[in-house]
Amino acid sequence: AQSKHWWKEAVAYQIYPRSFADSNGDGIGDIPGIIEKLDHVAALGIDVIWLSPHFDSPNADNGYDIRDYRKVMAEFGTMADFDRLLAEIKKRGMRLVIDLVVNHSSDEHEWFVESRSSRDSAKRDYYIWRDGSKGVPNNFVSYFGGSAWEKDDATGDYYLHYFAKKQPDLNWDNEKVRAEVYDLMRFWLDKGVSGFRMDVIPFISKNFAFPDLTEEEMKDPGRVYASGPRLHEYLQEMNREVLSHYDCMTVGEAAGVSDAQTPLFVDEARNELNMIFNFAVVMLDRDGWRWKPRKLTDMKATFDRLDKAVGMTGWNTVFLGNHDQPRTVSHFGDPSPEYRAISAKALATMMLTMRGTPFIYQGEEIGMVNYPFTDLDQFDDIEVRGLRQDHVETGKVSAAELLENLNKVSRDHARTPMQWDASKNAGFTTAEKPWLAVNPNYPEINAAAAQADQGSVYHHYRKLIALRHDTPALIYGTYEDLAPDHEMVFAFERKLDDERLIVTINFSRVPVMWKHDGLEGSNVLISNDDRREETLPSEELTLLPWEALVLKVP
Ligand code: TEU
Ligand code: CA
Repeated sequence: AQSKHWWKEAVAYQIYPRSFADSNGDGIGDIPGIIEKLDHVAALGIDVIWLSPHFDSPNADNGYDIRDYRKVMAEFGTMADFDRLLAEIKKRGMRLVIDLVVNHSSDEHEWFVESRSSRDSAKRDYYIWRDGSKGVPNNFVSYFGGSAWEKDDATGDYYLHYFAKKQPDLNWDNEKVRAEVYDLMRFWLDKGVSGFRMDVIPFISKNFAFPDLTEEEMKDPGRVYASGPRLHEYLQEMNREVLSHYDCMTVGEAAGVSDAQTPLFVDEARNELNMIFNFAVVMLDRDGWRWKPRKLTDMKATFDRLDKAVGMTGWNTVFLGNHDQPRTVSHFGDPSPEYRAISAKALATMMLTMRGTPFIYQGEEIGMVNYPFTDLDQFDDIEVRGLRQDHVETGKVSAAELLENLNKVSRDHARTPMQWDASKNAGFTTAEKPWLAVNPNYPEINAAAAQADQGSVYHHYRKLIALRHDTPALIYGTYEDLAPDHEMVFAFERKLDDERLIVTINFSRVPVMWKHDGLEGSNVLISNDDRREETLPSEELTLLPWEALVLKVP
């Protein structure tokens, strides 16, 4: 039998603080703003909040570049605000999970300031340095453009940065670095946080031979970066030293992790992490920064593979969006005015009935869509700056082509402010201008309107979360794809002891027939189309456009 844990039964909600709610009118979301909106989150039925980085940072990458791991970002508030946030979350019966970003720090972190100062600095080995007189150490590339090695003026040596220059990689082979990380983890756990989402955690161990990437590896360097020789030794040590002493949950961002490697992270017997975020599904329509079409059959096959990869002794996450992804409805549904709400509900139905802990990204619960960018200058993201430098400024790609792809894939779609109501700037801020523009569709798509309408995307999420909480088969039940080859219908079964549920979703704008033995007499527990009767009269079912049903099979 599978082990039971609160984090398997939980539904999580991600908050990106910069874009959630601004309490003091400076155009930037903050912690007091989050506190004001906690009832919105609690009313959905959320159990766990994952807060993107709230630490002191010069914001080269919106907080994923940390200057002080024990300080709150001034723009977000104070430690007292954080403590109040934690207390208010707990008061509402929820838990807080924070972001652990320890593959790299900011170059403004005091460790790096000292490390770069001289070759014999006491903290030189906190980071990864290579002799500057020998040229660029190898051909590793940075996620934000150019080489992953930067020559530093102070000593003329190179340091490694998988992300921006302002995000130097920490040297985990140095046991002092590991001790520092374990210490800062204890600092936050002792305050009462319930665990961590771990940023690019598979990248922490390096192969110090630094062989060049082959041409094949260059297409997805993450595979190599995630295969360091001591990775699992470190995760087991972290578990032994820190995690095992607290009632906490962990979810690793599994960039570069293959199916075969998955159990190494999440198999219970290994005592490493509880879950990972696997990107296979969200990246199906990507070829680097280029968008390409995706087939439903490939998406279903990927979900199936991921479920098999964790097996019955591991656990998965289910997510369609986060702060690095386009908006969920634009990405997987149909954002046109006619189908936006119903397709958002269909995706919610899928997410909340699959096997694995669901993570909802802020704004997904009201069906927010991508921002209509018309110019490259409208983007804020450092990733976009890197793409412009590498591709547009070198003349390899036109600005128009990059813009067209970014309108599908950019991380900034997810980072536009949360749309709270129909007032100016969607009620996100009283400032004239928020740090990133609000989507012009806010008069129609906003939380106040969604809350007032019982038929909204928001209330659909609420009902599905309640159903999940009340239905053990939706949590601990087995998962089986019932129609892997169907090109428009996703149908799967969740089964636990005598309890059997079937979920059927039409991923298209046309009515589709689907037939399955034993459907006759099934009870419709939830539907996103009010025309649906309560009981299915036959084993043959015609699903309306984007219709999604949760059925209890007799
Ligand atoms: O993202 C890691 C990661 O794998 C990204 O490179 C991802 O592939 C990319 O954003 C997709 O466009 C994490 C954080 O989630 C991200 O926000 C940070 O920028 C990054 O790490 C560095 O900390
Ligand atoms: Ca603010």
